[in-house]
Order: sequence, then structure tokens, then C-alpha cells
Amino acid sequence: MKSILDNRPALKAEVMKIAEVAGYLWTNGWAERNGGNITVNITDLIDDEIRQMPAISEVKPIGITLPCLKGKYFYCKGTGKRMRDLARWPMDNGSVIRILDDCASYVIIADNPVNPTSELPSHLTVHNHLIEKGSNYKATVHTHPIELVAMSHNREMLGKDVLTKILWSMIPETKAFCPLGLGIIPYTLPGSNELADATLKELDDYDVVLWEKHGVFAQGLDVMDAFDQIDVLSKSAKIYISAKCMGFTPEGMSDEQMAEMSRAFNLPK
Ligand code: 2HA
Ligand code: ZN
Repeated sequence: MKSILDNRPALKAEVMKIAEVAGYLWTNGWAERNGGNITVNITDLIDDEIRQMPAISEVKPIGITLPCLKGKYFYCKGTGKRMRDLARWPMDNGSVIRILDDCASYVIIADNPVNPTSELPSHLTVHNHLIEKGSNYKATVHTHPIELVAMSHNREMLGKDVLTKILWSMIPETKAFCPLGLGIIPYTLPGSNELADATLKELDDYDVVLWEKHGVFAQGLDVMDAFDQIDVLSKSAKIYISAKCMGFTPEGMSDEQMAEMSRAFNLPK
């Protein structure tokens, strides 16, 4: 079967990266059933021939107007699709969409008319904001990392930057590779506008935010960058929990050791 990825090595490599990350989400146990979402702005990889490609769906309303997304292209996971299936067949479990000139609707253009995730409006709202800010971030990822979600069931850990400090102090790399830390969003109904608004606001200060008792939402240069940041935070969470399972609270790096890291790596906080 013909695919939009045929003879387009750069676009194919980007979609294969999405498939690779989808596999990691599944094997990590972070993506049960159809859990999680990935949306990637692929506009830079779109050629004139793709711009001429006809729609393979009717025009669909986004539900909001997003002025910075006019004529942009996204790869989106399909609604109800499984990450473990997307890992093997990305173009059967996701699709490429074009945002129309009204900035409020889209069409699917390839490969199959797979309807995008129900979380599309919130993911696109983040992408719209990133473009508005002049950011070169292209990817958003939502997933359900076990240890981080478990920690979000502890009221004390939900204070501003409480978890950031614990996680950073478990292993020096965490602060180096997730230098903005972990934002916190109090429990809000999945898929609600309140959750989308709170996420958008918190992503001005953090690249990864924790949705209380649900999961994380991350943004990054590409899908691998977004995944890596979740992965290093999750690694620290595992170390914390391992120490707790051995019967002690881990000491953590000292404030001075953390400050030394920030100086050595030129980190913002
Ligand atoms: O799309 O995880 O929270 C599946 C989800 C929504
Ligand atoms: Zn979720």
C-alpha cells in the first residue's frame, strides 16, 4: 500500500521515532489499553506534493480557534488506538492532519482516515502556544508512568517543587536532563477544558507536568526529547521507591551538591 512516508526519509524517520517511543511507553507499563497520546508538529517535513494531497476525511472542527496553526501539519495518535500497536504500525494507529485556513478545523490527509485522539484540542492548544512563544519544541506526549503517578497520591508531594527537589536529588543526571523539574496539576477530570488550561499554564514553567492521580504531560524538541525527560524523572522516582522498600528514606543529594550541579551544567534554577 502507498504511504505518505514512501520516498520521504526525513518524514519516515520522524514517524519511526514516534513508533519507537510508543514501544517504550508500552514496555515501561505506562500505556495500558489506549492510554496516552502523542502529537508531533511535522510541518517542517512537509513538501509541496503533500500540500496538494486531497483530504481523506470530511472537514472536522477542532472545537477552538488556534491562530498560529494555520496550514500546519501534525502526526496524531488515533482515538482508541493502542501504543503497542502504534509501535509496529504507526500509520494504521495514527494519521497526518492538516489544519485548515480557518484555524478551527482540520482534515486527515494520510495514510488512512484514522480519527485523532479525543485529546487533540488540548494537544493542539499546547502546540499553538509553543509557536506563539517562538519555541522550537515540536512534540507533546501524555502517558501514565507508574511510579510518578503513585507519588501523586501523596498530598505532601504535591506542594510546589516538593517532588522536583526529591527527584533531582536522587541522581545528578536528573537535574541536568530535566532542568525545569516537574510541574504539578491538581486532580481535574481527564479531557476537561480545566485540565487543558491548567496544563498550558504550567508548561510555561516546566517541560513535564504531573496530572495528580493520572499521568504526565511533556513537551520537547521532538518525541524522543519529551520521552527522555519523563524517563529520567521516572528513574529517580524508582530510586526513591527502591530505598523506601528497603525501609529507609533516601538521603538525597545535599543542597550544596545540587547547587554545584547547577553551576557546572549552567542550569536555570
Ligand atoms: O487518551 O490517556 O487521558 C488516553 C488518555 C487520556
Ligand atoms: Zn491519560
